[in-house]
Amino acid sequence: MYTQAMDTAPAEERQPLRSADEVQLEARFEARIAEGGFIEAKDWMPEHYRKTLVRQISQHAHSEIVGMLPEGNWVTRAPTLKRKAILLAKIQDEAGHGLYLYAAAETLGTSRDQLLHALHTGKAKYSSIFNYPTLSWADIGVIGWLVDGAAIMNQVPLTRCSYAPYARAMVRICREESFHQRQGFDSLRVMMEEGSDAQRAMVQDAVNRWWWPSLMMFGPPDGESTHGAQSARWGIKRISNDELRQKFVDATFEQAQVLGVSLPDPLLKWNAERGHHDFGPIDWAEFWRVVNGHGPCNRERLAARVNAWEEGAWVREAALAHAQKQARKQAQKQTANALQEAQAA
Ligand code: BYC
Repeated sequence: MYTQAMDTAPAEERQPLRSADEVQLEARFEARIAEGGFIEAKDWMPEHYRKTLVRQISQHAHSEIVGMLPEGNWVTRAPTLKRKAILLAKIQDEAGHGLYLYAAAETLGTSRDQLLHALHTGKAKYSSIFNYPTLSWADIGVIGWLVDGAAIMNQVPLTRCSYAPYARAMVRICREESFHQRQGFDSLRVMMEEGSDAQRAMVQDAVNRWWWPSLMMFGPPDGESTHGAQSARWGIKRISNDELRQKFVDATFEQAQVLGVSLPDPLLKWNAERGHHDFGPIDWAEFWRVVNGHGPCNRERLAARVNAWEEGAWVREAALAHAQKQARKQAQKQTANALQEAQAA
């Protein structure tokens, strides 16, 4: 099962009986949010706000580390040393993003082990996009251009998220994502401008496969978004799923023209009245199939993460044993120092 998320708002928590102190704390919290202020880890916060953040931040962290897998598939087959070095650096960046985000989620009182357990048992979600296969080298460029492009569009507003540890993590992540997007675009540009017909066809094929899943990354339409309205009220999400999707389509349309690729949507065209590009209907049935565990690679991705966790057990045990040994040594040293001082006195 890949379907359930961590419950975010049990009915009894929506209307709990509250003490006068809690009412005052909540009023202070709401006022801080209303004035666009930030909430820190030690500040009081409503339980539902905390759970919403743990859900979103951990899903985001899981997406970063699962996102390493489709790219890892091409490390040994990168066409040049330069492209291999860039790809390795990018994958390492994703691991770093996962770490910043797990750390941000931990500040909310959920341990890393709990978060990973939820991923490994299929209770937590990760981005639908990483359940698609990377069939050719062009897929790696397209992931950079479209997937990281969509990620930046979604994540820049999160640098202003009301929960400060998440917002701070996002500042660092967005700087790196922007490099990721550019390297993807550059890799595609070289293939389109200097490559063979076969390479250009390979790029177009990758764009055709990744375009629609990239649009799905922004989540369901606003009308069907479970958490969107409440997250907007709390300043967690600053821009809605549909608005971000539209911004992404508008920005990407021109980039596609520069690259010389076509986007696989016959209904995609400028609408002067709206001041935006219109685009065709998204296959939401496919989105939910993938989110619910039936995408092309769901099983493979989860199995790879569980396997990595199990194979890494000895590293965790060794690190723990080392930390315990250091702590013992430190305690012995302190006892010896205290004895020495007592004898000297
Ligand atoms: N895939 O109420 P909604 C990256 C779920 S990392 C799967 O609108 P919300 C990268 C949603 O969780 C990219 N599930 O939700 C990494 C909810 O289910 P639950 C990841 C999705 O949270 C490596 C339900 O649908 N980015 O780019 O308000 C290499 C209803 O949705 C998806 C982030 O995680 C999806 N696409 O809004 C390269 C950014 N969309 O939890 C690149 C942070 C929705 O109730 N996250 N669902 O069971 C967010 O901004 C928000 O969580 C979302 C969804 C916009 C994704």
